[in-house]
Amino acid sequence: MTYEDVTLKEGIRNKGKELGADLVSFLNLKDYKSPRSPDPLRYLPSAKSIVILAFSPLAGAYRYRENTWSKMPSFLYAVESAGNTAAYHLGKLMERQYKAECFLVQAHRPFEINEETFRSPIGSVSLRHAAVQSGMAVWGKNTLALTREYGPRVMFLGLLNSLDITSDPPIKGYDPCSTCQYDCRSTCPGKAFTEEGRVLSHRCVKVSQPNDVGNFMRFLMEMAQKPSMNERLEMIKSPRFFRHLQYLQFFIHYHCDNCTRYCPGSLSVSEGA
Ligand code: B12
Repeated sequence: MTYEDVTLKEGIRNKGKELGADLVSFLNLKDYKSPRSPDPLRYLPSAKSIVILAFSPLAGAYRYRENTWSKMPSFLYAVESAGNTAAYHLGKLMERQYKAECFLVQAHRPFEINEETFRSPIGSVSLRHAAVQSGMAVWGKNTLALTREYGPRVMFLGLLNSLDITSDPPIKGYDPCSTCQYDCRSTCPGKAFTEEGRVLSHRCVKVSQPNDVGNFMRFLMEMAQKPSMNERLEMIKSPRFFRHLQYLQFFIHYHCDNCTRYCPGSLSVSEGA
């Protein structure tokens, strides 16, 4: 690694942290391997590396064990908007100061939806693969990327960029799942984990996002089959309809996050909850 590279990395890392990221790592695209993901050059033809940013939630996110409403504002909405703002400003700085070109890899939505992917969405860059390959995390049995500092309880964002930055080395000798007693896979309420350690999206979503578009379709079909206008009105005036509406207005609500919430990997956030 050249001196220039160290200075460049430290400059970007420090700025990322100053802007609110808890962890920052670097992955050269030569070291990025995620066979099911698209080619990152499809999004930024000049891309050479990824800066990975991790943001941890406010402590309130996991304070009440059974109440997933508390997670949404303290994690999903707050971290996503803070993360987007931080990544945007870091990208601007890299473009101004280092003459880079940047592309923001969003935390989850919107996905590129086409005939192939609409049943099993795929991100532009697999942020878990990037986090593991850049030494920010290791794979967990729950298929999440476990950081030493926060376990799986972080949200990742990325900046694909045109700087030829060297990768941070992967973590060695840290394997929290090897001694863990919590059986995250067989306790999954959606039975979403396969033998080979993959997650079946439709099973996860059925339990974790019961107000999503698929379930809204079911709601509409049910309503269309009601014999009277009064019964249809009853359905429209129900909390169920309002939950769907809110979800579709982009207020995603995960009703289950057990694989994240109960993972003992670094319990600093949820300890004592
Ligand atoms: C699409 C998506 C989903 C889909 C599909 C998940 C899936 N099977 O990939 C659904 C809706 C089901 C989903 C659910 C959740 N998601 Co999600 N999701 C994404 C998203 C947008 C894209 C993922 C993607 O491209 N997958 C397709 C390809 C890349 O996956 P793959 O090649 O098949 O790899 C899979 C396996 O092969 C396996 N794998 C690959 N190599 C290895 C190696 C080892 C050793 C092991 C054990 C496993 C393993 O892991 C992958 C997951 O199945 C990412 C954000 C992003 N851009 O990365 C967030 C992301 C992965 N989700 C996240 C979270 C938090 C969740 C939920 C906890 C949400 C909740 N309910 O609260 C659940 C967790 C379910 C779970 N245990 O996986 C976080 C994970 C954070 C972390 N610490 O790892 C991410 C990174 C979002 C973010 N920005 O932080 N998600």
